[in-house]
Amino acid sequence: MALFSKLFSKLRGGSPSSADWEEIERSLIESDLGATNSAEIIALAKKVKADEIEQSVSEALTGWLSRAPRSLASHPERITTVLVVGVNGTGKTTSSAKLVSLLKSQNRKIVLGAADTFRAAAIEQLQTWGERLDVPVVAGVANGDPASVAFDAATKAKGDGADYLIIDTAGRLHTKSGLMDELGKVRRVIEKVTPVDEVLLVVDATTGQNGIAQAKTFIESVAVTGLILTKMDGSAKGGIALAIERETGLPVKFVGTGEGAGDFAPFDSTAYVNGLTQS
Ligand SMILES: Nc1nc2c(ncn2[C@@H]2O[C@H](COP(=O)(O)OP(=O)(O)O)[C@@H](O)[C@H]2O)c(=O)[nH]1
Ligand SMILES: [Mg+2]
Repeated sequence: MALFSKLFSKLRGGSPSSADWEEIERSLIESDLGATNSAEIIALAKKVKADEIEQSVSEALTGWLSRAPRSLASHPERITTVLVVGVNGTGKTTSSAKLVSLLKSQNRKIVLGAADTFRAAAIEQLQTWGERLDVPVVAGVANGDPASVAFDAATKAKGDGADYLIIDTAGRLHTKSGLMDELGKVRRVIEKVTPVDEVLLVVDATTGQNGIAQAKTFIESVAVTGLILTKMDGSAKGGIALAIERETGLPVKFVGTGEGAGDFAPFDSTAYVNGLTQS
């Protein structure tokens, strides 16, 4: 059922009681829309006429979405470089592979860089994806320098005349400043070879408001250009994409909906808002 159906049907049925309003507000908060946003919608709903509610809510929601471009950067005259960042377990490596799969379907030539050198298993995971998708993976040794892997990957991408360079990075947050310094260094060495065009922050949608708080922490330190919302197939709630865009100002560029390479799509914000508001 569309997230806002309850609100709309209550209003159409006459004046909601204060218990009704509370119940509606609670259901919005439970959908991960966020407490402030939910209160705003309730205030709006109390103000407008019943037959204008759908239109008013849709307009408000659309206004909360980021206005930054949602399409992936593309520089046909040179390599387009994408850095994939985020906390461990959010789905960085899987999303990097999914992005490769999507770009391959558009006949793009890609090089993958395994700049999460913290665990051997993380390197192998990306190499396995590279074999499966038939894309070269530049990797170093476990516990090696991620920046040097990123540099080698950029150099190979340039030498090969690749269209896209996608760099998977580490996400352990035990020391935040350590991770941010590492990401900064990865970025700087790549930029000795070619510009970094996208920094995509991967957020696990099932972590709800915590995921949003985590994203804000990242954004303070890294120049993020867009978001990948993963695990939208799981227990993620409908309001999360709206809440995170309003909170961060960043566009959700892609959503992940499973563990397979094809479980990935560009985020369609119009369809999303329609899905929330049309029963
Ligand atoms: N259901 C589901 N699982 C996902 C999705 N994206 C990633 N995963 C799973 O989440 C786990 C962590 O993913 P991984 O890419 O290794 O995360 P990383 O530590 O950020 O690199 C793996 O088991 C993935 O298969 C998604 O969109 N949906
Ligand atoms: Mg990983």
